[in-house]
Order: sequence, then C-alpha cells, then structure tokens
Amino acid sequence: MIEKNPVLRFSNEVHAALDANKPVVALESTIISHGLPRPQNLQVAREVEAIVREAGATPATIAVIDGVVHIGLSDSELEAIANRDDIAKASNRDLAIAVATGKSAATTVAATAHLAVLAGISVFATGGLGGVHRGANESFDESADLTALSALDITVVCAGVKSILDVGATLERLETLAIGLVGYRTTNFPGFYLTDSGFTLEHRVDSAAEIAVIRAARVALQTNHAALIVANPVIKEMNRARHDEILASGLARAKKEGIIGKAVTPFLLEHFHATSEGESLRVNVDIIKSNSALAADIAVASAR
Ligand code: PSU
Ligand code: MN
Repeated sequence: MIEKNPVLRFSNEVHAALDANKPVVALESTIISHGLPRPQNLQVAREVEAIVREAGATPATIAVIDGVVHIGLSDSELEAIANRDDIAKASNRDLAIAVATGKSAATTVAATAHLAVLAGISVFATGGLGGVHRGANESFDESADLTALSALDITVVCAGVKSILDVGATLERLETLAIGLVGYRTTNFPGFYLTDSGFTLEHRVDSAAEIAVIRAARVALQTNHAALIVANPVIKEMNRARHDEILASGLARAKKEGIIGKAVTPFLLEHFHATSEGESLRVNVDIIKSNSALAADIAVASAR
C-alpha cells in the first residue's frame, strides 16, 4: 500500500488503481462547471469517464467539494460539480483558500495538473489549454496553466489552445517555459474548434506507444520537470467562416462589457455555445471525448 497524501480524498476506484500501478487518467472539472452548458455538461462528464474505462484506464476527475480535494468523483459528486450554483473556478492559487474555507471549486488545467501530480497521476486529458490572451501586451492576461505546466511532470492531451487566444504568443511561451509539445498525427498546431491554427509544429507522433517512449526518455534525460503537451486535433472542425464571425463578436462583447480575469474564458466559451446553434458544443464534446481516449491509451502504453 503506498502512502497517500492526507489532504487528498481518493475514490476507492482511483485508490485501488494507483496502488496496483494501473493506468489512471486525470480529468479536469472546470470544463464541466464553467465550460459546458447544462444539462450536457453532466452527460459529457459521465461519457468521458466511460471512454477512459473502456480503454482500460481509471478516470480520476478532480475537484474541490465542500473544502475537500477529491481525486476521482462518485456519480453524485460529478452531479454536484455539474449542477450546483456555488462551484467556483479554482486555479492553483485558489486551492488552499477553497480547502481552508470549506468551499467548492472546479479545477482548471493548472490546478488539476498540480493535484494530479500530488496524487501520483501523470496523464491528464482536457479540452483546450489556457494561454496568452489577445491584447496581453496591455492586459497581461496569460493563463496560469502555462506557468503551472512549466513545473509539473505530467502529460496533457488537449486540442491545442482555443482560437480565442493569441496562439502565436502562446506557442512562444510554451517554448520559453520548456514545455514539450508534439502533434498527434499532425504537424499543424490545432486551434481547438479548428483543426489547424495556422501554426506549424516541429514534432509529430503517430501512436500512444511512441508517446510512452518519449515519456520514458524525458525521465532518463531529466527534462520531465516541465509538462509534455500532446496536441490532438478534433476530427470535424467548426465551420471556419462562422467560427471567425462568432469569435469577433465575442471579443467585441467581452471588451464592451468589461469582462476581465478568470471570467474571460468562460464568457467567450458561453458566447460560442449561445450563438453557434449547437456547433461549438458538438465540437467541444468531440474534443473532450477524443482527448480522453488518447490519454487513456497513453496511460495504458506507459504502464506496459
Ligand atoms: N477548455 C475548454 N473548456 C474550459 C477550459 C478549457 O474547452 O472550460 C478551462 C480550463 O479549465 C482551462 C481554463 O484551464 O479554461 C483556462 O482559464 P484561464 O484562461 O482563466 O486561465
Ligand atoms: Mn486569464
């Protein structure tokens, strides 16, 4: 039996899998509470867990509920994250405050990755990473996801970064922060809703087994102090013209309404969902499912 961190509450399933050195995939909760509309959010959260199990790994959705950090959620806990109105959005800096005050919070990529590593989990699936926002040269709005991932040994599967961001600047920051980056079956850096952000990737991988080999080499070379990002493009992207139109109107609305800080990303996602007649939601759901399946395959290949 391995010693478990006492501030973390493990689900029985995740506890057993970690104890037996079986593959585990961390899943974030901000996507559930702040990234997807009800009632699809709960449905997707359940489906994603089923996809990970199907592929032979154990899902560990991570969240803070009533001051307790959960590594792996029961169905009623998933429901709480999806449906309760008092679920904050927590990045790393918010975690201790939520725990100390008994609050509930969904965890961002940064916070989920941090807690996953603390729990002994090294593969993580999300939708899109946070990054450098457009206009960051004035607003300084850069997601804490980037700095968090610069100091965590974790493999994160995502569909690139959202087109709502400054993709070029985000890629430059990933390079500076020594965060590894490979494209899954592509050399086009994906743009979340779009398969190609217009930026090219240096490295392409074609299988989970290849990624497992890279993970092992990172450990041997001690370049695993920072994360490895696997950029997995969505199969069927959004209509480009519609995407560009919605993005422009969303950015204009955010500016006009003075949306700042951690409200920016949920605001823009909600704008997409509200104006694309279901298309952005369909793409968002496809992304999370496909990333979870690939993350499970990577966890399984790495456990071999
Ligand atoms: N990708 C999605 N939906 C989301 C997010 C990403 O498809 O809800 C969330 C993630 O939790 C990510 C966060 O960590 O948005 C980034 O927020 P910010 O830009 O405030 O750092
Ligand atoms: Mn921000």
